Amino acid sequence: MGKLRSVREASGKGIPEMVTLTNHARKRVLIELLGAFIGSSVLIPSAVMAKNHNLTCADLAGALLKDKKDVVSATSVIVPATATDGTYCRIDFTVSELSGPMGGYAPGVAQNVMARVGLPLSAADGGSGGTQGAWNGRIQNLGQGGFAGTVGSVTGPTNAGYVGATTNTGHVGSNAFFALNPDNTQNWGGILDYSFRAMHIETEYSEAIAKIYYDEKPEYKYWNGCSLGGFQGHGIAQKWPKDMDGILAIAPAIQYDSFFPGELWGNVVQRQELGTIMTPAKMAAVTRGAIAACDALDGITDGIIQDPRVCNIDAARFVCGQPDAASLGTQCLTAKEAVVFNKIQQGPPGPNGQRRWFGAEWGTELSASAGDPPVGLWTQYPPYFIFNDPLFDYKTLTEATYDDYFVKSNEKMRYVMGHDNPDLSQFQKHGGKMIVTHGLADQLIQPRGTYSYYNKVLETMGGLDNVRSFYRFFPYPGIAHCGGAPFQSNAPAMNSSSTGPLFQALVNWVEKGIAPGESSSPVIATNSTGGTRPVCAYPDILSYNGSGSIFVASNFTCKPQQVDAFCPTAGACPYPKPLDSTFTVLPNPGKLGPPKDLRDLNPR
Ligand SMILES: [Ca+2]
Repeated sequence: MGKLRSVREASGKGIPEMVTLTNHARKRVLIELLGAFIGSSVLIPSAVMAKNHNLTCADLAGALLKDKKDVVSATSVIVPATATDGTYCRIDFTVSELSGPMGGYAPGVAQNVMARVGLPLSAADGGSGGTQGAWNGRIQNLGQGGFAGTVGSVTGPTNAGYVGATTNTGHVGSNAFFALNPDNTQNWGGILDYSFRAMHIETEYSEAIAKIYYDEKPEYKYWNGCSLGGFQGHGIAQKWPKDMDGILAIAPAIQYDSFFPGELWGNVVQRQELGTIMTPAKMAAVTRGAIAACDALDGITDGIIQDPRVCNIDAARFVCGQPDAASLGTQCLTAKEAVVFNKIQQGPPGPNGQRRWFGAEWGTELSASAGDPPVGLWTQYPPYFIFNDPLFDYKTLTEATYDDYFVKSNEKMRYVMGHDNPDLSQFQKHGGKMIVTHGLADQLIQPRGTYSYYNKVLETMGGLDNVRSFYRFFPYPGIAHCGGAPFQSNAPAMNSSSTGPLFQALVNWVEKGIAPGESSSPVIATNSTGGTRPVCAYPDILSYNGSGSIFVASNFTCKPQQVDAFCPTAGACPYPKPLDSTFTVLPNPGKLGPPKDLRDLNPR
């Protein structure tokens, strides 16, 4: 029992187990504590005051408010164990470091990043088994998804002994409304928080809070995120390369300004050419037909398209009366519908036979993006991020005006929403390690964007041997966005859990130097019926040894490759070559982007 705690108890003003403190309340508590010190005539040396060995979870909110002037409110409480989660200390707090036009906000508006940090119980709170209490000495911060806007659970990390953090990225509500001010001017401050300020706040404060609670610094810091979380992971490696020692970035939304309009393409094409949106049943029938057509091309008939880039089929084969249409039954296609499916797969065209962006891979579930209505991500982005008009209706886009929309998205949002700078040299210099994965049947983010980015990194950073020394890409055949395999159900799972094989592979790489995907350290994935397969580090190719079960990992090897046959150079990767304008290496906000004085990556 330390002196600080004794004094609090002696004063009769012991802080209750759960405390919610505002700045005003903080001042009151400090005054009371000061009074207690004076009243008890105990002179506490500053060296002793600085020690937090005996600081409990109940004290944490007050200690944070005292330590960080930009924290405007905080609550800390020990959350009891449940049937699924162990007990931990949870601190919820709000950070406001910027305000008004200087921060990119409307006059009178301040930054409002809500964050949560979960901490395994310290020794002072009865925790045990870790390096300090129940803590394993590491941080595992979590990424967000979609438009973010909520503060999620952190029990994945805390159950595994990690400090874990998350944020709402600076706005409330899982929609795009935050991107506009009430007068429909752009809320660049909110967008910058969402894009890259909040993830740095998450890192900075989780580290500071761990230090306050345990009186120890974290030994290792990790990031674990999918989708927007994969975008954030890459953003950290590019913009704050010293923030993390290890990053697991799943299905990364790194080319946000391109794939957001890209995913709306299928809807635009159908409305213009068919006058309607095809049914989910028809889309599913085509997906199943494509899997049947391409399954065996990889040499293993297992219900999985190992590499959908090999699946170069023409939907005309599914037109009613054609031999391959029989399996589609009543869902067989008209000739016009076949043209539309081909356009969805090819992606939006640009001038001179090039492509603005990649399309959906054959074998992918199509109705999330091409259905009616498509997911809100694609329909809210044009009005709130691009056209500054909440009444803008995506249904009014034609194939001709769609191209203007796409180009405007690149011009306006590339600087803030493109986390695809291929220069990762500072992250490498820091000693960071990053694993990126992408499901090859991702219905929300086209996986070829990740192939393309990885090849850009290879080209920029001296080739495969150097890049693989710190950054590895694992494509997951048949897997949908962030996991699941609705159509290719035999596909081995992409498990990104806090204790799963991918995250553990990252930890082993960072802490033991064991690089994932080598013959001695394969990444093994398990499917829904217990079957196993190695997942190969790109561009290595999965190779069946010729005998034994095709769902036992030891019957496969990853055949090393120096060059991906589909991507001999980054510029040619993959066919069809997208327009170079979408791959501009350095952020180029253009005249439509955020004001010049907001372009500093870290305005603080
Ligand atoms: Ca196959």
